[in-house]
Amino acid sequence: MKITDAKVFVGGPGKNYVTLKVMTDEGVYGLGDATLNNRETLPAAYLKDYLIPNLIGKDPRNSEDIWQFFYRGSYFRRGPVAMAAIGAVDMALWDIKAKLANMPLYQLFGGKSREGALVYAHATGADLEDLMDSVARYVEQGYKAVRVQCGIPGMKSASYAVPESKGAKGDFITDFSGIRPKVELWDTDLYIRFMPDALAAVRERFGPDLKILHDVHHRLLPREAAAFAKAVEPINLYWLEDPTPAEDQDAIRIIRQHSTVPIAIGEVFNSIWDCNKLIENELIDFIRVAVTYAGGVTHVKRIVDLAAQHHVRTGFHGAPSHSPISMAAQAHLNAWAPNFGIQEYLVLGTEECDALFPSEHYLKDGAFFVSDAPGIGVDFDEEEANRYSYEAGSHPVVRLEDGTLWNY
Ligand code: CS2
Ligand code: MG
Repeated sequence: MKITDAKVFVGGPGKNYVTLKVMTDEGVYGLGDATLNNRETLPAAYLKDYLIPNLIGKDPRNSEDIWQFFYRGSYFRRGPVAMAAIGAVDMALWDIKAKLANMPLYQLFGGKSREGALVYAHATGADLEDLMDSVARYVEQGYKAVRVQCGIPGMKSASYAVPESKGAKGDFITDFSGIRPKVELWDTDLYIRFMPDALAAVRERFGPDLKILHDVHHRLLPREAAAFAKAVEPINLYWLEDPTPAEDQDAIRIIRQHSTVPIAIGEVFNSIWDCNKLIENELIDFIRVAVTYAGGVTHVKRIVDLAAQHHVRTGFHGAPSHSPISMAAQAHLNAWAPNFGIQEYLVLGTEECDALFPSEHYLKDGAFFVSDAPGIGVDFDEEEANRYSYEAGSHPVVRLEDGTLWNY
């Protein structure tokens, strides 16, 4: 069996999804997702210029050897661009393998450990009142877990991923007005003064059963993060995410020394070497890697297995930037993983998105149910894809009021 061709598409409804389709001489094809939010053209080029020419003629069933060949063969290893591209190839090869076996992908890992996998939604508010409405809407829809972000009174610009004006909904991360980023102003003191009380108010209003998560987006120094973690301890958070810049694995140590708040980190990691110390030293509780830019199913499964030895559960990244293909690949891992924790999930399910990526996976009562279709269980409509093309966009850049460039 041989790979005969592979194609890359960039575009989608409101997103620049990077979709890989790998064709074989037996007619079976596989799909992968290489979307890297705000840098989408780069994994697409990595695929077209380097990986695809080397894929043609290879036996798609040898996914392990192909992964090692691309990872080791580049000499300059790792990095989000290369790992997203390798991740897409890997997903497509697992898709082919499971289709050949005529089984849903989770069967190849060892079958199901659960039916629905717990998910969390994003509640955001320009202010506390707005936030309460947002949380209430998710609770009414049956969500058991909600990430809670709120605009900070007195902050000169909206803080990361909260709506700019009252009443606006959703996550405002990518600005599609061009490639030059907007500048956000950040004030750590205002944040630390406001946020613990805001989280306490949400706990008070929604009671002890709701799983409340909060994302700091890497904006605190280690000592500040330790103080923040102590302040939110009575709220009994399900997790505190990215409290410090993720490049420094040692930064988490000081938080651990001062607080028992569960820590989640890893959405920006792209290999096991970014998180092995965190996991082996049991400094975190949830690992947030994504199947996309952490090198696909092959590599993420290794991270999950290491985590399982150290009481670390999964909480895969599921920002709206991932296409339904990698979200489904993660759903198969979630169905299997003995150390599954929770899955971030934002309903992509607009009519346009469903038309582009048809599937039978579904969400019900705050849980994600994986389809039993052979493979990853998501298709890709190439005619629909012709409606879309790449649109330039950017993330905000964060400065302190005096102009200092800040973490995120
Ligand atoms: C966020 C992400 O989902 C999350 O936890 O931190 O939305 C992140 O901001 C984006 O993926 C960046 O592209
Ligand atoms: Mg995050």
